[in-house]
Amino acid sequence: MAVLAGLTVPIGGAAQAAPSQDAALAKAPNAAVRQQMRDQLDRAPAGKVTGPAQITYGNGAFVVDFAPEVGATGAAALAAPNCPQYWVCFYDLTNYGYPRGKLQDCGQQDLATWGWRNRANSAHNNHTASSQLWDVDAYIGYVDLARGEALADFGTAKNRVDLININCG
Ligand SMILES: [Ca+2]
Repeated sequence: MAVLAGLTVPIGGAAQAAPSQDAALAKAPNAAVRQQMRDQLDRAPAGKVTGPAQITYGNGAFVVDFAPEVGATGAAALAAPNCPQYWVCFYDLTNYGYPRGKLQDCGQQDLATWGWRNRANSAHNNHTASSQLWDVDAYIGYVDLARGEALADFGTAKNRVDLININCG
């Protein structure tokens, strides 16, 4: 019986990761952002909370930034393209509304990896290369962004794009 009881120790130990993420989430700027962060981790659990309003995947391959300030509806009061240099950013809402996902690796990538398929509504390409985002479900949406270009509203591609290519050549 003592041996069997001992076997439960490593199983219980494996569950310790969740409380540490909860501690990080407690630093979120407000309840709305905290919920958005929980939703992101539910969709793509491999993320790590790397700031009060940030979740990072794959040692920085993909980063989600959440609004430091949001209104009662959870909508961010942001209306300008604000992607950092050398990144391609896409936003959950039109007019560059957070949450904002950003990538910098070259080549084709599937937004499903981070729970971002059928979701982006605006984008800002501040990479040194052009980028394309498109829908694989019905080929309704296609967004082509030149270097430095921003698009405040995806139009027919809203909530449809699944893949991105950062065309470094
Ligand atoms: Ca799609």
